Amino acid sequence: NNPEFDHGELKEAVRQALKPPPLYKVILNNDDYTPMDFVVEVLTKFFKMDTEKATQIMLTIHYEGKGVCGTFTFEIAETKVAQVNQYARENQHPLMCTMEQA
Ligand code: TYC
Repeated sequence: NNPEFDHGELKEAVRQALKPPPLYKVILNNDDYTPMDFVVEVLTKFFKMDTEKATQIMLTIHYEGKGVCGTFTFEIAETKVAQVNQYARENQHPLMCTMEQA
């Protein structure tokens, strides 16, 4: 038994370890230039949506300004954002992907 930990500290450490991690929404933002087909491609490629679901989300973004692509832990969300923004830039589209705490 580690004498550094009294029972209160041990219980706190266990509580921290068991607490679910915070989640982050990955958001796609609307713009006037990115083709609708490209947004559908991004949603199927990076977020594993079928074409019907991707089209529905794309239209929500188009009409409402932004939309949630998925909810992930911090590192996964950060990676998705970086991959989508890099892919958009490689294809010379201004599409913007961001994240916010759920
Ligand atoms: N507004 C774009 C158009 O009319 C389509 C679009 C949808 C762009 C979703 C970005 O995240 C976006 N071509």
